[in-house]
Amino acid sequence: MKKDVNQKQQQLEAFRVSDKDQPLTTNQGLKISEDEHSLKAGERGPTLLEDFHFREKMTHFDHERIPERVVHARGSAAHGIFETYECASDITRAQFLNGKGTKTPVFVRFSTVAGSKGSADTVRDARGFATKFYTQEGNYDLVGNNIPVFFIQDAIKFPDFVHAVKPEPNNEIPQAQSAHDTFWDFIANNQESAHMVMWHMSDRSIPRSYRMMEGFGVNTYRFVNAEGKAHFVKFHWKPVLGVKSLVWDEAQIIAGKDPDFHRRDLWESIERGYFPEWELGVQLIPVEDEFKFSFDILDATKIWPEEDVPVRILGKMTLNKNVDNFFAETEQVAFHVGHVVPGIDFSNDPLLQGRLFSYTDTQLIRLGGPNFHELPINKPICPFHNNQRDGYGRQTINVGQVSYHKNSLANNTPHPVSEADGGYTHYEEKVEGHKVRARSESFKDHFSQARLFWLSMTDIEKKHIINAFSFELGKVKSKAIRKQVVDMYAHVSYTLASAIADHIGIVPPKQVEVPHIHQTSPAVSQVINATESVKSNKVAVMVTENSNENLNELIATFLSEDIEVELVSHKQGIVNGYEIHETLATTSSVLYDGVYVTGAFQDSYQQTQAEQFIEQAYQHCKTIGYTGNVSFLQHIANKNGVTNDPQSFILSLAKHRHWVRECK
Ligand code: HDD
Repeated sequence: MKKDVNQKQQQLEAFRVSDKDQPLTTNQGLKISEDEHSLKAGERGPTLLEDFHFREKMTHFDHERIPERVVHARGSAAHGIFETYECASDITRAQFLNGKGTKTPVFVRFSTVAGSKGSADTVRDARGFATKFYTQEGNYDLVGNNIPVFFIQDAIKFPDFVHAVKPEPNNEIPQAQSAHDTFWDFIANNQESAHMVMWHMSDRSIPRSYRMMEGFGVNTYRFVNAEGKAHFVKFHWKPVLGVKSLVWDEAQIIAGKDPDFHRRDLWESIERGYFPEWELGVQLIPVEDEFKFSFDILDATKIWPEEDVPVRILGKMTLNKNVDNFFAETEQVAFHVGHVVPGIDFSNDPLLQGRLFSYTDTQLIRLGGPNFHELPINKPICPFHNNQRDGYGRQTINVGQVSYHKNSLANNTPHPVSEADGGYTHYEEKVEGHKVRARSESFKDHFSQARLFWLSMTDIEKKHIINAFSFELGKVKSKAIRKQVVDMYAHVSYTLASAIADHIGIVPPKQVEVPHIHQTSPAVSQVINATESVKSNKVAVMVTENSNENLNELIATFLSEDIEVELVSHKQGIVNGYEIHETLATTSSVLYDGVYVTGAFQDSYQQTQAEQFIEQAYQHCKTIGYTGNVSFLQHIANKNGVTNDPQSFILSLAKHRHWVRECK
């Protein structure tokens, strides 16, 4: 597959260095004749301070870690391109969204939120979805999540929320989990979180792949066109492969079997040429309609139901290149919601307003000073000039004697430019008010949309939500907190709250009078909007000593549908004429979307292992196919999603999961 060479890639090329076939040198370029022994006074004597090579090597090593991100520490990223489907100049003057077929290089970093840099990928958590567009007008960062709402309404509560969800401070337990007392204590005492927690307890927080999750800007921004006409805007990324999730039991097993599951999936799919794709969409509300909704459109704990405010699709993003160096790119990339271009502006959403401070501030400690914009991954592809100077690690050599504005010596340059010439101007919103620490009354309904979400779920999604709450609260030691949360969710749904109460040994909540609204938003249901697709699905084909002879044909059939095949057997090497990729010990059913069985093992221990593998796939509602002598599958042979020919296997696989197996 042809690799993309865009302007950002050309820029990065200047920084790429291959050390292969090169002599070993110090950082000063001095060739090194020996690299295994420090310089000593005698073979058995002490090491000499004079040993500059040892000191340089050791000092660099001692300093090679930087602080991990305070949130979103665990992440994976890739390069790509965004291309518009249509010209959006009617709504924004942002050049990268104007014109049809306009292409812009992008860099996207996906992440979990709570876990440390080395934590597992498949934990229950929101996922970060941060995109840097390298536009001709400067970098534009869309820093979003895979869940469209947030836990809190005002940024001043962010440190409290993060302290509550992170490992508890006395013993640093648990890692990358929300299933602990301080998280749920925060939820019970900060009920604005009710809606986000519904999403967090849904399958959205255990995605099958970064490639199969939606992205949302979450906050309300503002689009302004060349005539100055403004709309409030919410951003959406819609994955071409559809939204797919893991099963909770499976997610937990993967965390041990392959903690890099999502990182590996992203990396491998790009290496194989299955480039992940998302469509960018926007919901728009004309500024004059700000107060026409039953909720406050500046409240980040609210969605704008897509049925009321449709999503207009603007273009498509394709990720087509992995990073060359994780640290230089994925770790050093610095996003900021304040990196905007003309035509994109902010709203007064109090969460967004606080974010506007936090992102640059955090980079200063994380990346060690104010020059992080010079790091290759962060550098704009358009020219940038100003009077900022110096600081740790400064690379630019600004020539000339002038570093101030206004001046005569440099003809008053660099000079500000007018809006007509591309200068950024802020939307001239009229604001007035008293200085108050307060929240608007319009932000005080915390339950209507949590209920809307619940009512929009299918039965199986509701079941998963009840199970997730029961798991999480089941891990909470304080019964008082468990009770508080159950009582809180009685305001969302009595059915939900009493089912949780029953599972966690808490007295059922009192029935709360809730408004009789029956509004739903089918757009939020994964099941209702399921996309059937097998492209880049991964299937384990189980090969035994006497597997049927048409294995080549079977594999070719799967490959022709872009299904990735791994041959699994009791050992590596050649089995029955086929080169085996993984063994029953090195892999696990949880790492596949489906299993195809082609025979039974002669050895009874191996056969038991194989049956456990298949049983687990069955429990996780995956498609199972079989041919040949597999009488041991008789007990499931007629069940939903169990098939005995490759074509119906493919059709079943496209459904991803067969939830009926979970129903009584
Ligand atoms: Fe944030 C990182 C997304 C609220 C403060 N945030 C960070 C990242 C993502 C988000 C995806 C990782 C970026 C990367 O990959 O480098 N954050 C969100 C979303 C929010 C949100 C969707 C709700 C709408 N964040 C939020 C608030 C604050 C922060 C309210 C503080 C006022 N976020 C940060 C941060 C981080 C960060 C501390 C940590 C690392 C970084 O910025 O670069 O500044």
